[in-house]
Amino acid sequence: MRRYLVLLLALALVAGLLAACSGGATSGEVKEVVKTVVVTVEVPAGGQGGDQGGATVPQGYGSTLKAVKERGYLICGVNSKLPGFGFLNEQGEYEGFDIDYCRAVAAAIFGDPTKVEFRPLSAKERFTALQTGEIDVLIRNTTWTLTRDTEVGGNFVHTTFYDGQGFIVRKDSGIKTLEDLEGTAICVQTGTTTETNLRDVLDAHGIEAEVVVFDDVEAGWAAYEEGRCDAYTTDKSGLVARRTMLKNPDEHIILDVTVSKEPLGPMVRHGDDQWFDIIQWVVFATFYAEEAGVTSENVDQVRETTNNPRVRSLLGLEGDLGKKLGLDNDWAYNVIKYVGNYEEIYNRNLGPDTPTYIPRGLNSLYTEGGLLYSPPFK
Ligand SMILES: N[C@@H](CCC(=O)N[C@@H](CS)C(=O)NCC(=O)O)C(=O)O
Repeated sequence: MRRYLVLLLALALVAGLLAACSGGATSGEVKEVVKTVVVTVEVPAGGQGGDQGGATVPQGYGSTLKAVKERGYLICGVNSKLPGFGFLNEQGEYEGFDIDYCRAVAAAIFGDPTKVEFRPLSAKERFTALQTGEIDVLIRNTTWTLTRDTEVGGNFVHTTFYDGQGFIVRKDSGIKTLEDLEGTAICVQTGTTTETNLRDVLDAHGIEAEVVVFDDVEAGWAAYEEGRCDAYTTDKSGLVARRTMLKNPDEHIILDVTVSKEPLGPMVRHGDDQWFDIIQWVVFATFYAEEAGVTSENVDQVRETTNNPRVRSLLGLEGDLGKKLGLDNDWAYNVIKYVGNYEEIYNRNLGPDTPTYIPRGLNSLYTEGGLLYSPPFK
């Protein structure tokens, strides 16, 4: 007996539409057209379950890793204008928290964190680039939402940074609360969850304000700086990051108001579960390495001496976890050795010694009151 698996691949068509980058389908400017392609794949008897033989191989399974290996490097969709997260510095080098996750994926695959090409993408361009195969993975301060997981055709692997939307205003404006935004003009970038959240929040609180929408992030911030807007709203991480780029950062304050949940993390295309697993477990390797106290500095020593079975599995000393992902068994060792654990990645880009310092808060390990929790490496 054979069973058939029907895969529904929602392929978003046409670049313009894929500006469906909006937080939901509510933006009047964006028309989403989704074509459903039905692909029938023969599945051997034994069905879809099971750890071993007989497991379903969905269309696309394994295709991304294969293509990346053949190419010899990863193509990572990133931000180039957000200090601390994804930023092209004056030396022409990419740096930031999201950039380090791109490097971590390259290290897991190639044992070399430099085997990655960064593709800078605006908020509007990012989903089209993922859909069309222009990039292998999107790691660009992107919020996980249901719409993006479904009709935009992506899968979020896991949250790497728990964020929320906030507002920045001039200190001398006297604005302190959400209600103080009554009668103001608020700048926001289109193609973001931020835009839709803003309208929802203003409606919910009965606040009348002018929403000034910009396609281009630079134009939006310039308008705020020139005083055309009284406030700028985006993810709080974005506010902290961009505040450093204002002429006089000290003249601006981020309000003590958070109006949404913005779980940010890597996004992959539908259809390749192996690739999903690889990116997801790279993220978990950084969490678990922090939990287990394994750092880029001590990983060689830990590898020599540890008796902890989970750490031994993580570092490829026991079992063949890497092989199960289609990688070498030292994949996680390479992530930790060349990029570091979560704490190292965080502190390098967002820690107290950086201009983009953001207290860890929810982005702490679960053992320290945060939300970072890795499933077991076994
Ligand atoms: N997390 C939100 C917002 C992400 C976003 O794109 N934020 C803006 C505001 S700072 C940004 O990064 N713009 C840079 C650009 O478009 O180049 C989302 O996924 O929609």
